[in-house]
Amino acid sequence: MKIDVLTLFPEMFETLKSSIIGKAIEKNIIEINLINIRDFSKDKHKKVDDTPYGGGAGMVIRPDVVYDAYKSVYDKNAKVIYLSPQGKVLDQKKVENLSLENHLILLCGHYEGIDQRVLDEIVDEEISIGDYVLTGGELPAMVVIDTVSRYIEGVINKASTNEESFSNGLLEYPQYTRPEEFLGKKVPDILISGHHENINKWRQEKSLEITKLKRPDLLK
Ligand code: 4FM
Repeated sequence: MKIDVLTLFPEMFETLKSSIIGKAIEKNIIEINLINIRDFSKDKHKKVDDTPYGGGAGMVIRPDVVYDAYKSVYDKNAKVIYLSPQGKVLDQKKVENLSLENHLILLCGHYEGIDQRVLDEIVDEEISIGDYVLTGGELPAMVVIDTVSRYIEGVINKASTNEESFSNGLLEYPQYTRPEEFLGKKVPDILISGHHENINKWRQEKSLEITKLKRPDLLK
């Protein structure tokens, strides 16, 4: 999968190059291109924003600069996503669907927003990562990149995406490792029994119990 990111702060994405996503980039499983919107400013001071028509606080990013940045990565088959609190809130189903795309273009806003005309022209889908306000779309774009990448063949092993929280609509069962006793607490006997059928049954029961307790909304 190819992911182009249109942003005023490409440096924020450097941390992605470490960790699992970095490995996937090295293996050419995913390709991430960072496009600095500022590079498309025609202004001698590289200005990209201006005051809002109608007045009010803050600055608005000009449509022409964003449009030129977009044209530099244009692909009729790409899906253009604008990260904003006005979008539909991202969930695991949406993540799985996005992972089937070949080319994503992620548009990150800043300041008081981006001129509405260019958004209407280029954006296919508006996505939010939750009901709170950030200073820009960069962290949400990284959330999309991280969550979607996990579903691309070869990024992580298949078992982890199949067994994890939400894939069956439930939260995960508790995990234990050595030592067998820690601060006087023993690992549940059943996990040491070697009886895989009973272990699976116990884990399913725990998943349901934990979901009822912590996230009953997921069961509705
Ligand atoms: C987005 C600030 C665009 C300015 C933001 C502009 C957010 C969220 C968010 C802040 N994005 N989910 N929550 N963005 O708060 O996606 Cl122009």
